[in-house]
Amino acid sequence: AAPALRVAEVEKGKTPEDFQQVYNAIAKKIIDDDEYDNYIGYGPVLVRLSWHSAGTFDKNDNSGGSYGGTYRFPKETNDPSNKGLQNAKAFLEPIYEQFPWISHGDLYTLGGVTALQEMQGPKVPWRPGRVDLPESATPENGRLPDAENGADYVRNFFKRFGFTDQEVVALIGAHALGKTHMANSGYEGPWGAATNTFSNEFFVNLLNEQWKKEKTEAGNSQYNSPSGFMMMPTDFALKEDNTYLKYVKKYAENQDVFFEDFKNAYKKLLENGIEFPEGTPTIVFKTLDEQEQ
Ligand code: HIF
Repeated sequence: AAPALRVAEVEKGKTPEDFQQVYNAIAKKIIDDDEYDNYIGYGPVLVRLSWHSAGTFDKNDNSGGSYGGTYRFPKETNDPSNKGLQNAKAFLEPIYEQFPWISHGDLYTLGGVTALQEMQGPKVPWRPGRVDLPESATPENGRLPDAENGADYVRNFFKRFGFTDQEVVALIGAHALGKTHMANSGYEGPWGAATNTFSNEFFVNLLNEQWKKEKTEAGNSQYNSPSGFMMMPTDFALKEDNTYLKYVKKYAENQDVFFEDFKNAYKKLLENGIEFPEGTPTIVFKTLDEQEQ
């Protein structure tokens, strides 16, 4: 099939200031609803939703991806790979009621950018204009990754997005955030201590913790450390592959380099397959903290 052209079209009459208002509403709700998931808050699950809304992309036919906002349809919401994300969906519903002009693709991706920035992560420049596609555009289940795999699988999986080894390692640093939940995925526990602060802790822990491979009660393989941290096989794969390992070391040593590479890779993830016409604004959102000064 000829690649479908997904051209961004900014919501009529909306300016960067309108999207900053959406950012602010999401950021305030993250603070207000802080009790979620034993006080981790909604930041991590919003990041995960933004990536899963984009993670169906296939560059071979330009299908899937964040553009159409198809996560809102039951087939995608109920994809077993999306278990747990209904919490992020419910979180965003009152935001959508307040800003009904925004497309779902813009809302899901903006939710992730807001969460990353409010959790002290890098500024991820963001462009608006995703357009809701009909239910028929919803991709089949099974396009999201299976964590019970090694480096070859990870490298091959991310080829569908056109990501390099360096970009893949940078992205997976986001697993410093949040935790795995037995009921969602058959894994259990956090990757590190600071579950709602973005940092290079994932890489530091991958290199420095003493890992022991064990079976979870769901029968999955999980690496556990005495500090109570965990890694899934696809995480641990970054240590077992020499090319990946080179970047793991680089990011463990230098958080600034990690932040810069992560920002670029995450922007690419959220924009895969979309053509942004000249004149589309690139928005660098202010954090709530910056606006208070
Ligand atoms: Fe995750 N990821 N991810 N992930 N992920 C989980 C949780 C989070 C993979 C599997 C899982 C990325 C890549 C991959 C986040 C963000 C990103 C869980 C646990 C699984 C199984 C879900 C649960 O049990 O609730 C795999 C196989 C990936 C490819 C290698 C991205 C790069 C790291 C793209 C990314 O940004 C976040 C955040 C969470 C935590 C969610 C939470 O509710 O705390």
